[in-house]
Amino acid sequence: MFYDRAKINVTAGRGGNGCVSFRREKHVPRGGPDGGSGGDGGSIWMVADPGLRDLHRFTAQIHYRAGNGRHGEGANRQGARGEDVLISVPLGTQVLSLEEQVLADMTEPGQRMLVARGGRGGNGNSTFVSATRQVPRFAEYGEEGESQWLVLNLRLMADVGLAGLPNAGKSMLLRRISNAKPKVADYPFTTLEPMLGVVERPEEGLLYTVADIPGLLEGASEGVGLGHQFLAHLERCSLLLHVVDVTGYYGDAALDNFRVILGELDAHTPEFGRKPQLVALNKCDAVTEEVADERRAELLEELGRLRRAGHPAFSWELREEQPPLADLVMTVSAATGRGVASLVRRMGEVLSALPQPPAGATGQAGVDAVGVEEHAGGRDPQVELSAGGRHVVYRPRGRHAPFSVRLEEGVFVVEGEAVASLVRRTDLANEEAVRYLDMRLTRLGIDEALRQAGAVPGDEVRIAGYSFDFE
Ligand SMILES: Nc1nc2c(ncn2[C@@H]2O[C@H](COP(=O)(O)OP(=O)(O)OP(=O)(O)O)[C@@H](O)[C@H]2O)c(=O)[nH]1
Ligand SMILES: [Mg+2]
Repeated sequence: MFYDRAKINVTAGRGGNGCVSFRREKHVPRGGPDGGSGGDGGSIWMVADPGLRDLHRFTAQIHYRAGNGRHGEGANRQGARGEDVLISVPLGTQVLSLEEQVLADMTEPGQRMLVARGGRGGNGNSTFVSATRQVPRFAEYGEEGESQWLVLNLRLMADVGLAGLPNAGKSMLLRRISNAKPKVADYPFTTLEPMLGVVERPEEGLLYTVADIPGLLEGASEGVGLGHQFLAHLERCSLLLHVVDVTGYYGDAALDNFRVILGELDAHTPEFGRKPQLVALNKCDAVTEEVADERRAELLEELGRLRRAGHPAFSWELREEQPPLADLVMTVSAATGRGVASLVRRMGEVLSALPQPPAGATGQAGVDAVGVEEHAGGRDPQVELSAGGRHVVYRPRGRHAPFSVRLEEGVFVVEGEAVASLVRRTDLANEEAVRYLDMRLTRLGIDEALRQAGAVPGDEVRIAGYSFDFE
């Protein structure tokens, strides 16, 4: 089985709690605070590994958890960080949310992406010492690590994709030109799963990859046969090679076979049409030279029609010039090897003339857990109407992260990652800790923002799921 889809859960480690502790020394009656901070929780990363073939390992393991941070201890001992977890995925894996939004595309070997950030460790009481607070008797909690479900979707990464009816000789051609050894047999649907091969001719400066997929039938794009499941694996190829049986295995002439495949490609996605396409007329050893020439002439005529009609798959340019049509159709024999060397060279030539995809165009680092709307510039709050009622977005002066205030059924809801994090870390049963929180929130400008949003003393304010009275 070839696994090209998986669903996994990733949960980062919790941050360790900060510690409340005071120095104890002989003959020193009241030592100062010395509670260490908790370590951050470990994070979870995806790493693109060119050595992996498919996603089968994710059938065995679905849940991934990074290590928790250790709690801080007395004598200013900081808790250790939780261990990170690296999840290796094959090159070409797309990481999606459950809503199928693409979060990252793992297209570069070694590329990394953070999928669950470890919770932050809580500060120990020694960190809260100030001129007015000499003996803080509180510390912070560590935060939970991020957690989410992810969908992994593998799209093979190859330079050339082979497309053709079953039994056209795609696998035999791949065997001949690359290091891959796919099964070849005289019946349709011999190939049941995609396979990649590497074409390597250092003496000619050629190095590229070729993907072989199960044969396509008429209606493949709508689900007929096996091909439709695998057509998507050709989406990332830069060049498509039609492999057409010159003997017309499916009863019809080679030309009809070609038309069926082109129709399926175009029906699957217009993207295929935008890729340059070449045609290999295979099994030429099985017919006379005249027949081969005749079939080739018919195909060239068809490509001429397509070119005149503006079909992009045959109207592309090589170094600012359309190659002559005759260069697009090659007669070969995968069995005897005849014509194969020039086909390999032609494909290499087209590939090297294609514009390189801009590096990093698809790669994306990091998932932001919270997207808070932010209005650039001014310090003045911007007021707008949204579904939830009045929606005020603040960007307090300085380097503080933004937060927003929203009035929802009589409750003032404050949202913003930094603000929520402050509240989550606070030991709300500890009066001193709450006073400290109050001071921090005021400094962030929350009191002022609430007042401007219309809050009066006694109103309910909700932050990170906790309710407070506005004072
Ligand atoms: N005479 C001749 N036979 C060939 C040639 N290429 C392939 N064949 C034969 O055609 C049959 C099908 O070859 P495969 O390579 O398995 O075809 P395929 O396109 O991969 O087929 P599926 O995997 O079923 O889609 C086998 O019996 C091969 O021996 C060729 O150049 N000449
Ligand atoms: Mg095959």
